[in-house]
Amino acid sequence: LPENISFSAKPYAFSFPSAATALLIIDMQRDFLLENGFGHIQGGNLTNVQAAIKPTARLLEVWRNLGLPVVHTREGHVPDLSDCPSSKLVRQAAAPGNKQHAQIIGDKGPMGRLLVRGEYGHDFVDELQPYESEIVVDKPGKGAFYNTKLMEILKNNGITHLIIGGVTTECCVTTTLREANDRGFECCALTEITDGYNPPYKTASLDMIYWSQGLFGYVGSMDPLIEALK
Ligand code: TIU
Repeated sequence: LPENISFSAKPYAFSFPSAATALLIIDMQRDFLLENGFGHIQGGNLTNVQAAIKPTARLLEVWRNLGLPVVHTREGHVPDLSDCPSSKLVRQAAAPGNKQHAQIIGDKGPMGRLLVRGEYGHDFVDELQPYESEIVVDKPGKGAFYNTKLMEILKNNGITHLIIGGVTTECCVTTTLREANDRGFECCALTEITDGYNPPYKTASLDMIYWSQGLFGYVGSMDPLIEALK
């Protein structure tokens, strides 16, 4: 593999050092992607997030075959929810007289307690299970840097650039990308491997990333990346 790889992206080509770039996959968990998971119970439309599974598996295969680093994140909480920001719990609960969410974090759903570590629903979908050698970061917040070891892990592995996908674009993916940008990482989100519960939000989220010569980073497409990796 060449030392530097470049592929077309917005606002201009994304160039990355092959030895220092990780594929960062955000929260491809049953709780966000499958029926009766946390996201579905919150009112999320699953069609688009589910469509991101196959392309993600395809890129993952290419990336793994090249021996490049992969980091998977997983949102969730310890069983007593002591690591759950109170704002997250309070706002997810139904306000008085408002039954917006039938169930909240920690409640028991058909796939186990919602967003609780160790439960079936909290784990990754079957198609995107991590390999033993890959890094898994359990995160209590929307951003993957909040109260995790992600910064140290990336530094210790010499990572400076991130190719980012996962769910949801409007929530954990862009929160993480913005956190990463503030920490000096060069980030490129890929359209086909990220999606959300609200199509207009995905569009706006991705547009904001690359506006103004790359306010937070880059947005690219999977095929030009795969072509560049050949
Ligand atoms: N609500 C929503 O869109 N997402 C989350 O709560 N978590 C992630 O995006 N992973």
